[in-house]
Amino acid sequence: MALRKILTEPNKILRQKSIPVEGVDKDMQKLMDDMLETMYAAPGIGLAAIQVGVPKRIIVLDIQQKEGQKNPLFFVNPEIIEKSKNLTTYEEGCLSVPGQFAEIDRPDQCHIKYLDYDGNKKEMKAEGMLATCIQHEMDHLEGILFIDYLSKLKKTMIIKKLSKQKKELERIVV
Ligand code: GNR
Ligand code: NI
Repeated sequence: MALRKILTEPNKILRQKSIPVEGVDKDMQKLMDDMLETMYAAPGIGLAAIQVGVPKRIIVLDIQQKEGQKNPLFFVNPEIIEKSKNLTTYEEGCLSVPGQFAEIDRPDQCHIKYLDYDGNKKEMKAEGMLATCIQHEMDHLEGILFIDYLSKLKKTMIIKKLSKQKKELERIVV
């Protein structure tokens, strides 16, 4: 397993639409292992492949990490079958938008189909925090970040702040 670098906004790669995986082979499983390790190290509760620069429709999640108790979930080529009309609000953050948090409304339940770590067809009905995270990650597959749901002003302010931080970091490295 290996840690991968998480891309942060502003970065055009994060805005790419990810491409379906043809089949779950050893290379895809290696990528999923790396993604999970990178997510735990960050630390975060979810990660989409595009966040480590790979435009494939792969998501890893673990929303109930308590010490030692890991509960990883892998979703390959996830598709929404149905979303509830009812919305719920969670304060969201994103490893690609470091240090920024905002309350976002999303459907409180979603029913999805996907392939699991072994390439088997699966379905899942999710609600609460899990439903929110699945939708946050599925947005990444379309090049969408949670800040896209904020007002233009808030979004612009966040992107300005992040690009300034990036430039300062570059200056220190050089
Ligand atoms: O670690 C994460 N926490 C989080 C909190 C609320 C809603 C969504 C998330 S996902 C985020 C990790 C991440 O950026 N995944 O893409
Ligand atoms: Ni994210």
